[in-house]
Amino acid sequence: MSDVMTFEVENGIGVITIDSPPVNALGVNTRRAVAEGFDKAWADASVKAIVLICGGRTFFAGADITEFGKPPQPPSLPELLTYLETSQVPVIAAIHGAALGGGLEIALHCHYRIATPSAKAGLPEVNLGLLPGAGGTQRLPRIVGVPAALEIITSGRHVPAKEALDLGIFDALAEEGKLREDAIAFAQKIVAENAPLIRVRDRQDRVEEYRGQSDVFDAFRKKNARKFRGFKAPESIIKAIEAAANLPYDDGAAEERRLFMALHDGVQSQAQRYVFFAERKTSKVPDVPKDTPTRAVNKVGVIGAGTMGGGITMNFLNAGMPVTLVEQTQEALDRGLSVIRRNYENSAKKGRMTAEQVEQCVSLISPSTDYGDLGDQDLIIEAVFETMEIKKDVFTKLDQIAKDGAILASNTSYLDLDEIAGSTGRPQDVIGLHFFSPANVMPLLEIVRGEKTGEDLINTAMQLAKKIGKTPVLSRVCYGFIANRVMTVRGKQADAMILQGVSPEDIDRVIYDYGFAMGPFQMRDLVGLDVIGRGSNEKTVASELVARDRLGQKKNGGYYDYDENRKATLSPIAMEIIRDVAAEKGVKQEPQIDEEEIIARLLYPVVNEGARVLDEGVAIRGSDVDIACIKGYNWPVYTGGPMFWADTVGLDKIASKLSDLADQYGDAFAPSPFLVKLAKEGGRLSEVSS
Ligand code: 3H9
Repeated sequence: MSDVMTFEVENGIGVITIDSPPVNALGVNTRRAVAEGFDKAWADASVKAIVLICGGRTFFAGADITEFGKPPQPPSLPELLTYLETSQVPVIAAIHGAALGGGLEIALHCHYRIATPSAKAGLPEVNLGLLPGAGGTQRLPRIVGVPAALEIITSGRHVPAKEALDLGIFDALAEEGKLREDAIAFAQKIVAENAPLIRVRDRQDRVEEYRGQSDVFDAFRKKNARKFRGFKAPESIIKAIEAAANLPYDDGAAEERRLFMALHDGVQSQAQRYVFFAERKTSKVPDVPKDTPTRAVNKVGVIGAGTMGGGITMNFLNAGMPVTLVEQTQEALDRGLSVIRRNYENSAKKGRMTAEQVEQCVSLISPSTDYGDLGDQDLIIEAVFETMEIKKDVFTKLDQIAKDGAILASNTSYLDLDEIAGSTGRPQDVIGLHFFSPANVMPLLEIVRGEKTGEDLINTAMQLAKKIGKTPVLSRVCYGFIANRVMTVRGKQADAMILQGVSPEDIDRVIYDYGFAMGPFQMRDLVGLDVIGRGSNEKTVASELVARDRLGQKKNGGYYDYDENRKATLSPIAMEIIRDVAAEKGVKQEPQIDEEEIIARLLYPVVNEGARVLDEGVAIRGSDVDIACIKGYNWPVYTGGPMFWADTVGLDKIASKLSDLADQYGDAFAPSPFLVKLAKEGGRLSEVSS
């Protein structure tokens, strides 16, 4: 008898309840429990219909992802679902929370589906580098038609109940909180009306019209080419849905299985499954248990209404939290406020929010030019100019103004948080909250833990991150913290390589092909070279471009020239500057190098720096470094991030290449002793955990 299944009969309806916390994932125990429930129901002659329902917070959230890559245990999900569909009495899935992946597939093997108004349905396998492998690609199009199925499955989005009802995924909605009763009543009605046993597999009308219509699929590919670039799963999903349109059900299902297994065994899906769990691990801090007390954060203050301060403010407004925004002058304040308003209005233009929501968000700001207005805030985040003197000055003031127990946070990207905290008499209340630009868009929030930062602050920051939709990663204090520190070395090597005669265009292309949205030089031109080079007196290609008033896309071009359509061509002026700076520094020009060498020279140092960050205990785990790079720098998720990617390349190969590069180009490439040790021991960077 399964301990996650209960079976009861109520007025002729057999109710199978599965309760397998936390999310009723369909692992082997749960699969067996479902089969056992059906056996019981079928063995009872009084059962005229079956309701399949889950306990806890959600209907089945899908296959158990922890089982992927391990030896299969029967029954497999497809076997179980084929078995359920042989039911001679009607089966009704009763859905609350979310029916996701294998969870929706189980529901699509039932004859009917009833859901709560707050429920959602989705096939999010694409986010794991997979496709729905238990009939989802064959069944969803049979209900919603091919175009809607293509959109829903390749996006993996969670379809809200009302839309799912309109699309026919759900047959009825229950009253919120009354799912069990309403599902039983629904089942009784089906029995009373002698309604047909509808098997989704037998429905042909919605797919038949797309038989042989390859142009529909090609148009979809073309429309989404940019979004799908580099990912393998979307193409396999399209092929599987095409098979649903062109082939009889069983043949389509066999094709789906074949495509599923190919993805499942591939590196991309392994990487994306790893990222799924890595993301959920970042908020777990070994010496700060989840039940560590937190401080209430209801009122927020932000100092600085520039690009960062404005973006930071928007995060809280979006979460419905009031923000007191402080600037030094009325003019700067007005400018910041108008940028925030413009950002919201642009979102409204794109249909992402209503005009009313825009007003609502903006109305949550209390603008001020008086630090004194921050006396009542629970959390105050400083986003002022990045110099130690200014930061310390701000924190000294805050120490006098902020109420007892207020959290004093710095958005510093590189500076020593402990020194900043030392300018107050309450270093236990000081923490780093490092947002990534644009702060209202980028999902990473580095939480910087100073020597004396209170444990309650860390737990509070972790929970706050979730509330404002950010992924938190904890970092100890060091220059650049995690993401900036490891990614800066890529920029340094890119700069070194152009002086050695490698074209910026080649570097950008190789990085783009690796899967980044753009290369380092395209990025600088976009952000503005004046912003990038700030604070350094060294003569560099970037500083020379700025000296010639070439600031990037915003003014006169940078490494590239731009035509009126923003089409870029490598700038002859930039090339001349590169040659001059190289000559002045006496850098030897090299013959052309290939793609693999460019990758090694740009990205192996990132891996190396990641190893150092781990060795020093700046990051808790290798997977945290990966999440920081993925969420803060758009490192392509299908590689798993630099640590996981390095493991797939082979640490011994990377360590030995770094040694060669160090011999040739100097210490910047010298492999960290930690990396060398791990390589020797056959360890994995992605599994390092302190
Ligand atoms: C699939 O179904 C393939 C089939 O088509 C074909 C098969 C042949 N498995 O996210 P949370 C854990 S692929 C194992 O923090 P929330 C999660 O790690 C699957 N574990 O909660 C966490 O553990 P911990 C398709 C899972 O309320 C805990 O549950 N389905 C699974 O913010 C709580 O999770 C999906 O991709 C799983 N499937 O969000 C859905 N799901 O506490 C994946 C969760 O130790 N899941 N866990 O850190 C989700 O999107 C969210 O978890 C959900 C709840 C929305 C359900």
